[in-house]
Amino acid sequence: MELTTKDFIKDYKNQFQSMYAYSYEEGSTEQLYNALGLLVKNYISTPWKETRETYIKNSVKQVFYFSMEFLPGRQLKSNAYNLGLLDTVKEGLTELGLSFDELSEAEVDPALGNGGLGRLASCFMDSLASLSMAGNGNGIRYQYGLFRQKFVDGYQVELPENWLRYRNVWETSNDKSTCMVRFGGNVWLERNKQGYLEAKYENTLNVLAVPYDTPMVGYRNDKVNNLRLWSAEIPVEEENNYHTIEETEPIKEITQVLYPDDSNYEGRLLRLKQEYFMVSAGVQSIIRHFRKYNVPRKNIPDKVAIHINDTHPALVVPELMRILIDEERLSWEQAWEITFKTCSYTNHTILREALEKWPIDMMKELLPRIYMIIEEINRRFVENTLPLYGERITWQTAILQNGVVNMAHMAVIGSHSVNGVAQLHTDILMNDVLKDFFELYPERFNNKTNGITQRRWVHLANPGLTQLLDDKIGEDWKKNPSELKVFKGQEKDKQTLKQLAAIKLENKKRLADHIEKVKGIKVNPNAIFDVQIKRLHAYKRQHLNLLHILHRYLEIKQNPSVDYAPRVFIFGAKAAPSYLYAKQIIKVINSLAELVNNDPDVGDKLKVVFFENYGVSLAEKIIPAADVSEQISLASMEASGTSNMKLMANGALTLATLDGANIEIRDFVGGDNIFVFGLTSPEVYELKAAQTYNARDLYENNSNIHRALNALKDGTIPNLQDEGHAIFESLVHFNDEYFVLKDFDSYVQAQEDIDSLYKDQNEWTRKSLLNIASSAPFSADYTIKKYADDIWKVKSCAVEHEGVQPLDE
Ligand code: GLG
Repeated sequence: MELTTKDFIKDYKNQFQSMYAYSYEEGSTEQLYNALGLLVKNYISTPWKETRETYIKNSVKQVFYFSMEFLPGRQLKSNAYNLGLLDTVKEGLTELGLSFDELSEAEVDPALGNGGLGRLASCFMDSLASLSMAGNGNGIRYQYGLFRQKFVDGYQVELPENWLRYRNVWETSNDKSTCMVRFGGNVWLERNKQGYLEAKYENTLNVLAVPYDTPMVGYRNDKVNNLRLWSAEIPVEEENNYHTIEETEPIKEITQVLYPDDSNYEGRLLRLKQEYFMVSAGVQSIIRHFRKYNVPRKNIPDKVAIHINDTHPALVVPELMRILIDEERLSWEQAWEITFKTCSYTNHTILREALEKWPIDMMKELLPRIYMIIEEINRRFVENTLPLYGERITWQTAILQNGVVNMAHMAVIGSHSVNGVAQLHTDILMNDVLKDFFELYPERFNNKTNGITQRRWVHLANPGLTQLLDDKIGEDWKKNPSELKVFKGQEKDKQTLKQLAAIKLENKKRLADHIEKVKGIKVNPNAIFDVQIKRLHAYKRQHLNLLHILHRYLEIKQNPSVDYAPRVFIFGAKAAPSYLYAKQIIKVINSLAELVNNDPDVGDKLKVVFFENYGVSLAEKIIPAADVSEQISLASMEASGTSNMKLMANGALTLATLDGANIEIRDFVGGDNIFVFGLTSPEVYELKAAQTYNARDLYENNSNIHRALNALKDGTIPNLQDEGHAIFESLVHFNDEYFVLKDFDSYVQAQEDIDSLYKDQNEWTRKSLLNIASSAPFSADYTIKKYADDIWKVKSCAVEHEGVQPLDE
């Protein structure tokens, strides 16, 4: 978009004055930000409208990405950047005596997701728009996002995240597109005069779904897609039936809070309500939208793709069936053909506790019509499968099992495509978790390794690196990430390596300042910045990291002249409020930090920083400054990981088990440029099957392990209650479910290898360069291109030379 600084200044002054009726010079930071955000949104509104109209006019096939979580991060900078206005805006503000950076920090970071799953959804939104593909998000407008984390005495405390307390300038409430969603009551089928079976309802709870639309701006291509988040409200015509605030609660609570557990499903009625609410509103609005296309209903799959992001939206399958049968009057067979061809499903985890299973009784009571349809889908599935595959497979794959509705099974049965999020993960789905389904429907299974948007995570988060890349390889990589590989040609160029090291150091200095500001800890920017940022979970093994730090500390105490390169261990992680063990790990790390950071014997050799309230905005500060990327989950447990990709793209060296996408990272960057340790996935499977693992043996016979574990409970670490004991117990008495002790030695060795390499700055930076240059395959642009080609069958609507280029790998 074209805009002169002069015009921007004029627009901005007007915008401010029209909102606040005084001059911008008197504005508070929040007001100045609000005016800027709304002005940028005004600039977006034209391409937004035009994109929508073009899709309809050209009858373009659209993807609807259904997800309970989106983590978009702050949008001002990214929107201005994608529009091509960032420099103009910055200049204009400077002329007005304002600072863009200060204003942009005033934006709330909407935490409408838990972690990787939600952030992936947002990276995908960015790529869809940037590839000029018609891709919309469908989710929930939670009134409270993921809790705000604080540490009190080293313990995690959760505060409500009332992000809508401030004005959200990006959303537009779209009253004309509301839908009605029904819960509970009685439902029966009645034959009407035309001979149709009609679903009749009585005593239902009716909830009005109000859509809030947020623009998803493509990169320099005048395309703006839509993220639609639904809010639950009382239907206007029923307002008089509600007399007290309490009576309105059952409706208001539906979109009040995001469930804060990343990997454990909670079988709570409210969660099921949320899922159906989002699904029903989304599907209704799609069918309504589809009418504008004026094509026969059997062609819905040619015009619409619905993606089920993890099992949470799997009720799409029976809901689409319901609408097609009850409202569009199609036969079961026709409806099924459409549903199955329209839906596709991504699995994001193999953790059994995260695979949703809803009690049949609950489903029946809350969603009586939907349950009838699920029963029928299941009946037909069993009828077809039994004669061909026999009892065992049929009952193991059925949707209804032992009193529960198995949501993963429903998603697989109702979708034409099922994918995992990294090759290893997809292999595990096919060979283990969904093995029986793979036998039934091998053609449905495919892999789509995750990706990240370089625009947010490199162009914007790391301007120094971006400038260097522009200077060294030209700007093509921004529209065609595969160009990054050209950077490999500079691996021996001393000058380039020097510049790259200087940029990293600058980024580290900036993070060091931030650490000092928010944590009061002084760290040496020349130390190795070693980063583990992700949700706290035992399978991700932050406690392995913790044990190694403790080991280092004890070594230093024993031998103060031990040759360790100075290291800053940086953590960011929220624990689910009900996940006691994860919270205990946080507490122990915090207490260890207190010990280590204040021990004069340690000095620069070791510092530990645990940031509070990790989220997208903090990640943008940490990632460009990282030297080491800790990806240390027990092999087979992390479906993919995505922070591993962001850190690599910013030149961190990965310290990893062969898990999730780490394997692909190693394959692309080469085994010499990554630090790999620990059991492999087949070894983990073998060890589990053999049942020979004995953690106590390791504790008793390995002196380093013995010493570190004892330090957890002998008072070495100050201010602990029973948290150190709890970790000790889980590892020694409960036999270390995630093989932390088993991998300990090889982890310590890999950490020492890191020290040695870091001493050779030139060699370190060369490897860092190779990581950056090999990160292109993890661009979400590629991932989305593959989803589009293989699963959704949607095409780019790009006009030539616009937006992200046709991709060649
Ligand atoms: C999951 C997995 C991650 C994965 C992410 C996105 O645990 O390994 O990278 O989805 O696919 N719940 C998650 O964050």
